[in-house]
Amino acid sequence: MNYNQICFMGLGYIGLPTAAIVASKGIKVLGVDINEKVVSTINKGNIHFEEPGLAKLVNSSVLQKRLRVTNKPEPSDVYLIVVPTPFKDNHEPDISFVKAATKAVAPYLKAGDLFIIESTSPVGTTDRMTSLLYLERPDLKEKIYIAYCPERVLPGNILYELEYNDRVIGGIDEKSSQKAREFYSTFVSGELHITNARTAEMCKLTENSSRDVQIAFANELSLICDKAKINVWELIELANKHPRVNILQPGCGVGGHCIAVDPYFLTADFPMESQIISKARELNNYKSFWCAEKIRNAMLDFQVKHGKKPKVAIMGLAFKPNIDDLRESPAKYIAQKVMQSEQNTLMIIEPNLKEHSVFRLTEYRNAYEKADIVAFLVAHDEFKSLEFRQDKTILDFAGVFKQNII
Ligand code: SAJ
Repeated sequence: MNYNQICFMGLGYIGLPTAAIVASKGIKVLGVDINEKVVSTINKGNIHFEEPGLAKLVNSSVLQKRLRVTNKPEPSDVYLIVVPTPFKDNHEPDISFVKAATKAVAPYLKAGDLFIIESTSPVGTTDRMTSLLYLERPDLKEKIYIAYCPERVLPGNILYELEYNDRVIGGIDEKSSQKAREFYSTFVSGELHITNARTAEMCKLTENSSRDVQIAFANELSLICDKAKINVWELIELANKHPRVNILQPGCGVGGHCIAVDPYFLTADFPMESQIISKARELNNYKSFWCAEKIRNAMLDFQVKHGKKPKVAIMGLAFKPNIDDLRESPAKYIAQKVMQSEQNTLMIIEPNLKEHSVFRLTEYRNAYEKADIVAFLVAHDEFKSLEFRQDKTILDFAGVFKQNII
């Protein structure tokens, strides 16, 4: 299938890498973003966030005039909606960006075009956008192809996974599924699994909700083992020797803009049915509060025992190991909670950041040496090179030393 142009609405963590990969296959790509800074940055051949290999790919696609970015759509053959689906305060999904992007492309659509939503969305969103398109353009009724196709790439490995992960493709009808499969086969080597739009929407939410529930089980184990004075890291390692058991790792809570968010798409729409999913969200959020309390209690114990305030090292701010992304980070929440009760003798460490607008950062070896209490919130590789010290109070929430939490 020859495409004159593919239009990507939204050039974020998923939109830009996908647009760049499609452009690298020799297809003309128009990127659209409402953020003028994003538009100008990419048109200069640069990128506005870190992702291995992306800068080179975007630079070459722009230089070879296969990727161009504007702030409004133009006539194309395929339109992809890859805009954010944030949350309102009451954890109600906000699909206003998806709606706005759909309305923006409506005037440009012609018979035979393909319209795809990739944004993580509540079940039924594709049907709602189909009605919106036909309302705006009754002449297109059943003349265009519409599908939902979620992504499942891991930040830090996006370019590889975009190409090699299997994908689930959910058309509003069989013809739409086939048209979408044809499009994705231009750059996806993984298997393309066809289903309907509602199942594809639910699949994305299911994948991430299942992970959140699994992590909640590991976190619950860590609370039980803390009380039972059992080393949870050793326990999980032994239980996972069972051929059909795969317990994930406890942490200081669940962060990122996916696992910590997507389950609310289900609990908001299915509040009576999603009991475990809802409880898992509650437990993973509680784990962060629990960690902050543990640190504060250790500080009080130290002061009673030594008659002076402890120096405390908060090790890690990112939402997961070996990245610099602090979005929805539980470690950041814990650092802020502990800072409320103690400013002066607190050292904040994040080896993947040079500086931070709120936290004054300390180099990790220096902080570890000076600290009386060390709270490992994120298992960054750098921390694993440190030697375990009996003379310090070490709160190993992230399993850096696989030690029991005091
Ligand atoms: N975490 C734990 N224990 C674990 C694993 C993770 O506490 O054993 C925590 C991490 O520290 C982090 C959070 O959970 O705070 C999420 O980590 P993650 O490893 O799930 O990474 P994400 O959120 O970047 O990526 C997930 C992936 N989804 C699944 O693995 C089912 C990815 O494939 C998705 O594309 C991505 O969400 C997304 O964008 O939806």
